[in-house]
Amino acid sequence: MNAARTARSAARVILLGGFEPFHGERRNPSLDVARALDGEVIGGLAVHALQLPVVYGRAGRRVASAIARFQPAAVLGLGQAGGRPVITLERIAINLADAPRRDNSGALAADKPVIRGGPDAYFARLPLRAIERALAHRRIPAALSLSAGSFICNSVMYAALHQLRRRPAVPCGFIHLPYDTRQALRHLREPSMPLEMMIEAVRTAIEIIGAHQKG
Ligand code: PCA
Repeated sequence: MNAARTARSAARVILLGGFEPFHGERRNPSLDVARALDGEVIGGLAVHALQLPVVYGRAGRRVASAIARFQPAAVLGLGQAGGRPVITLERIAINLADAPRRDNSGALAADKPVIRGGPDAYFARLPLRAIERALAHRRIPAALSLSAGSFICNSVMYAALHQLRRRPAVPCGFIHLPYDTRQALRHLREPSMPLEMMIEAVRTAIEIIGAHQKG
């Protein structure tokens, strides 16, 4: 990890969040991708991976305190949206925690705000169209998405944008990943994507974020 530490001190940091497995899965490609890129310097940004719990409240607090601690130049959250056929670039985080399934602590949420008194929603602050184009150019299937849902990923995206609300120059957003092909046997009727392609997609997104920041 020494090389990674050197890289981090030499460049501006991008916090790259990935989640632990949830809902009975043995892996979560969002964490595998974040770990694979940890320590790399991409587009002038040194990747600092952050493992996030799939727990209401705790996940958002974890990302907010990492932002306060590392003062990153950019923040990108990754999560799994099993069943979606392609990589999805999230446009909006909403102030709502509400899902039919439990989080990893066993908690259910319905009709709850992510942050009491916070605005209804935040738009992602990422060059989403440029990322979409760059992914198409590399033949990686991706699309813009209007909703990060209302489970834990949405609350992390919302909490990060809320924490950075007075620092509008810091790019911040969220990307959902489909099932990894290693999860496919458990989901025979769902689409999946090789982990290597998802790593390449996130590396590409960070390159674009870094390039836009310099310009
Ligand atoms: N996906 C879930 C939570 C953690 C994850 O990887 C979501 O979309 O909210």
